[in-house]
Parts: sequence; structure tokens; C-alpha cells
Amino acid sequence: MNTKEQIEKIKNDLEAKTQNLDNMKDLNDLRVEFLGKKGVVTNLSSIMKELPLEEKKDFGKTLNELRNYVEETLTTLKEEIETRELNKRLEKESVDVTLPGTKLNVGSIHPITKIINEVEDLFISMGYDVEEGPEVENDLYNFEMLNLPAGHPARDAQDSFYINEEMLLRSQTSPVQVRTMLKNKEKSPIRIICPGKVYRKDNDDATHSHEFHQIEGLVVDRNISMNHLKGTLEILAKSLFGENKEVRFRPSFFPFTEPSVEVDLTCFKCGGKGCNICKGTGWIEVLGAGMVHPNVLKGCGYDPKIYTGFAFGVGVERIAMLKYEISDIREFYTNNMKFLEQFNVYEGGDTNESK
Ligand code: 2NM
Repeated sequence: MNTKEQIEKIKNDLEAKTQNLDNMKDLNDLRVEFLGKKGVVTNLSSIMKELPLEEKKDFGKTLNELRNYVEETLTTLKEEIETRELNKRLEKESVDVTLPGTKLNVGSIHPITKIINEVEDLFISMGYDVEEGPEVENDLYNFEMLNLPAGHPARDAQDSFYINEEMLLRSQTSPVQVRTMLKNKEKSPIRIICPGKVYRKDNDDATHSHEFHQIEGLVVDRNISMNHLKGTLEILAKSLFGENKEVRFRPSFFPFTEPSVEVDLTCFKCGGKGCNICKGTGWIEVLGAGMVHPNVLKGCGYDPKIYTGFAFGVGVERIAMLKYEISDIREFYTNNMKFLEQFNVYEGGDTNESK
């Protein structure tokens, strides 16, 4: 074989051997076989020194071209294999970016926040919005619009924290509901809950705090009845304290609702049989509620002949104390790590918040 034929053979060999090559290992072997120290191309260059001087230059050039050709062929093939392998991997290793991440152990959720989150999630699932508002309120929103006229005992400076003549720390979250009704010029249905801090001039003890949390709910629409209120609170009771819980209404009085009710839930501890928690009655009082007073509706721009509504209010501390059997309300505000860590939501990689 002359050199020309040898070069042709090397090229044909290369073509045959790259035909069905589909992995990096075979490709590397092929690179050694052709371009390695003892590779066919390198071997060919060893005959150089036997050639007469005038042929050397030409042969050198041809040899370089051959080397470049082999190099290019293998590089192109390498890129093809890499792309193919990457695509294969991407197809297999799909990533679901919607999966929740792993929770980090960065502390505990405060039990008050936990209850608020749970109640928010429940009502959001029923189509409610969560509304918030200022904690420093005008007495117009905190009292007047809620059917508590001047001279009402609750408006006394002895019972509320006044900033000046007309501004005070809100004593309930109802002013947020007044604001929401006033804002709603087109009188579309309202379904909201309003969680937040409220303030009353109480003497602090095991069950009273001058600053605590409330969640109030409000639904206003045509044809809203007490049945809707009862069904809604039953769902809330079951969600907070478990299935098989019932609600019981007892007549009561609030200035902003008529009729008004105190709401009892089946005792979560004894299931209604009677125990020390429910003082033998089988029921636990947890909520105040009622049908929004016509004066409140009117004041907020709703014609009470067309619109009705229900409202309820629940103390978050009271719920948390019942649910977690906490006997002193001051535990919530003293930043005692031993207490708070009992509500740690970290569960070693479990992405679901513990209930
Ligand atoms: C309660 C009990 C009963 C209440 C009423 C209203 C409003 F704004 F619609 F008039 N908001 N919240 C309400 C009714 C609150 O808390 C024990």
C-alpha cells in the first residue's frame, strides 16, 4: 500500500468505526486507536523519516490534514453524544417545580399565629377574603357605626385606651368590617374574616389580657339568614376541634347584632358527657355572634330591607387555650422558649405543617 492508499484506508476505517458509536467510552478508545502514541495516524508519521526529502514536505502536509480531519470527526461526534446523553437525562429526570420545599428548622410558629392561620385557611377555602385594618381607630368606626352611641358604657375611658378625644386602640376588629362595607360602593356580596390585635382596659390575670387577638367574620348579601350563621360556625367548630362537634345558640345581646347569640361547642374533652373543662355541662362557650343590626347596615350604606348579614367574633387566645390546654393567657406573651417550642412545626423534612 502506498501512503495515499493508507490514508484512504484510515479515513474509511474511521468512518466505519464511528458509524454506530454512541457512548463516550468507545469514543475515547477510538481517539487512542487513531491519535494515541501508538495510534494509526501516529504510526503513519513514523514512515516520514524513510521518505526522500522532496516528498517529506507534501507528506507532512497530508498527514496534518489527516490529523485535523480525524480530530474534527471525533470532536463533532463527541458533541453529538454529549447532546444526546443530556437530552436522555433531561427526559428521565423531570423536575416538578411546584413541589413544596423542605421546611427548615428556623423556630416555632406561635400558637396564636397557628390558630389564625388555620382559621384563615378554612375561610379562604369557603371563598372569604381576609381583611386587615388599623389598630389605632377613630371612635366613629370602633363604636358609633357599630350602634354604640355616645354615652354607651363600653366607650368609657375606663374600658378603652384612648389616644386623644376621638382616637383609641380598637377594642374589637369590627371597625375593619365597617370600613369594608363602606368601601363596597357597588354593594356586592361581602364574605370576610378580620383577624388582629385588639385592646381593652382589663386587669391582666390568668384569663384576661389588655391586648389580645380576635377573629371576626362578616357575611352580607341578599337573603342571609341565621341558618347560614349556624352552618358556618359548625364548620369552624369541626375544623378547630374535630368532627362530631355541634354548636348551640343561646340568646344574648350585642349592640351591633340583632338577634345576638352566645355560641357553645360540644366539649372537645368529654364529647358532651360533662367534665371539669366544661364544668359538667358538656358545652363550652367560644363565640359571640348574630345578625348584623339594621342600624349598622344602614350606617354603612346598605338598605336593611334588601340586605341582611351575619357576624361573629372569636377570641384567639381562648381558642388556643382550650385546644392546647393552656391555663394561663400570659404564657402567650412572655417569650418562654420552653412553652413556645411545644408548637414547633419542624418535623424533620415533613413539608406539611402540623395541626
Ligand atoms: C362579635 C359578636 C357578634 C360583629 C358584628 C360586626 C359588624 F361589623 F358586622 F357589625 N362585626 N363583628 C360581632 C357580632 C362580633 O364578637 C364577639
